[in-house]
Amino acid sequence: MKVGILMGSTSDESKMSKAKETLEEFGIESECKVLSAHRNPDKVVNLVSTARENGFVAFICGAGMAAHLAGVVAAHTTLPVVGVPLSGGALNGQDALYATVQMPKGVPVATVAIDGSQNAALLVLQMIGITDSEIAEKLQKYKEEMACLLYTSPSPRDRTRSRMPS
Ligand code: RP5
Repeated sequence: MKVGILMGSTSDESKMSKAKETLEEFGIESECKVLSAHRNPDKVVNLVSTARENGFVAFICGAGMAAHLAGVVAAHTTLPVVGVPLSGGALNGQDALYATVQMPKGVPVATVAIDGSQNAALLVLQMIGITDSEIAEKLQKYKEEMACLLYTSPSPRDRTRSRMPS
């Protein structure tokens, strides 16, 4: 079982790194690839259309500006797709937010906040936790720990690996 983490450009890597880190903290394998809905759409379709047989259970897709990556991925799979609109460009992510969230009926993309790659991973973990009780338990501990850390510094959203439940 693995999660596909796709991004439209190498320039997106720093904004998407939290997704991989968060999945790793919970012991879930991921595969990261730079693939563009515009610049090499054939490669996107090839990867995604064979994803289920290759062990993928979900995709996290980050892109900026005219962000069509998550939508194109969702068009070619019945696996869940979480879209991460990324900041940058003249509109600083608002363009990517609208492009990612405003999917047509029948082709859903679960869209998180601009640059919200950590939440994208947590959402996928929650999907995995529907049937995986170990992950569900770790998520419960994560929430409890977040509540404990609410009044400490740094804020819970900036927690480091060392604070994660094992
Ligand atoms: C999008 O355009 C990418 O996801 C990236 O966020 C943005 C800029 O890409 P580069 O021109 O830096 O490759 O497709």
